[in-house]
Amino acid sequence: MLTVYSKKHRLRDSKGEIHGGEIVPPFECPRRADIVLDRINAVGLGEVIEPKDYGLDPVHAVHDAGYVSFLSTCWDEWVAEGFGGEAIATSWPGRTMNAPHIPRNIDGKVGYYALASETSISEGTWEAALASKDVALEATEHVLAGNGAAFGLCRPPGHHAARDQFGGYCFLNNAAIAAQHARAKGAERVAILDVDFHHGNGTQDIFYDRDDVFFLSLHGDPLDAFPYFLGHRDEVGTGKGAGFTANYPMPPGTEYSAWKAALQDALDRIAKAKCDFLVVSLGTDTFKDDPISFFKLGSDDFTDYGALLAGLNLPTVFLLEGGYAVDDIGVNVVNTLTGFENALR
Ligand code: SS9
Ligand code: ZN
Repeated sequence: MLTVYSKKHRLRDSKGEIHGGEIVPPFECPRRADIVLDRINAVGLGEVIEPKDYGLDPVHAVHDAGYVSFLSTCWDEWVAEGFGGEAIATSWPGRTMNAPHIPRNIDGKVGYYALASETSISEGTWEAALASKDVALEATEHVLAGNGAAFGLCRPPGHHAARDQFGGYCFLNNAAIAAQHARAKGAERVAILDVDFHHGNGTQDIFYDRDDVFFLSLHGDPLDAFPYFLGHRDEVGTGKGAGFTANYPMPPGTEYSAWKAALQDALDRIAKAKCDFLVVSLGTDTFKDDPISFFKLGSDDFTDYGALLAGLNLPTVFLLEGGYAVDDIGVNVVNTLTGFENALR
């Protein structure tokens, strides 16, 4: 299977993450991508190519223009304001504020566009986010050209990024950008299957009222896990999108047998919905040793479910999302991809 990779991911190298009342080294770190690439090369998964620059049109197709503009200038505005460290949100339009006006001050703007404070915006973040969406688009192009499947080694990840909010380590929603691109290039109905441990709130937000992109997510119950406020079973889409969002929240300690049953239900629904293109938001933070998650998948389980995904027999783009057991992320990601490939033989 072809991999698309850009070394520009290294430009996303923030110094701190607010976690458990302290500022700690970020879980979402450059070494994640290095370990995945090392494993791809070690097993000889296939060719590794760099993406072209696809510009901002595919970004504007799913994100708000003011938000995109904010991301592109945030770091410079933060520095110009005289602030040090990294841009961290501290004030939000809370539930009792309607917020019709967007602040001019960068401290206010960061709060307006943030959905959580753990994710700081640092020098190089925007450039890395741009390269990450180019990785997703190049992988999508490869699959649209009739090559069956491809892997976009995206970093930073994307599935928490909403139409106009960043957070959960995500800035641009790579999976949404890829799905929209596939639609623009002729796919009739795209399924986005999000197997990251966390609910893909951003992807759900972007497609909630649409029937041409079917979003399904398996994740830790939001009553117990980030992003906390979205991902419940009763969120099923709205308007003509009703029935085209499906959520499978699962409790702490969930083992592969229960997770696999949820996956099989999701796969049945994708098959029945007559989708002709699949985007997999591939996070491996479902792994038993993940430091910020609570599912119990073992490395072999990734191989097993990779094969199940192949059963859909759809053109498939895999995009990297989370996975924070860094020493194991390479094996877990590549197991999913080889499980998929071997099932096609
Ligand atoms: C850790 C809580 C989790 C964000 C997690 C984002 C995962 C992205 N303090 N915070 S896949
Ligand atoms: Zn995650």
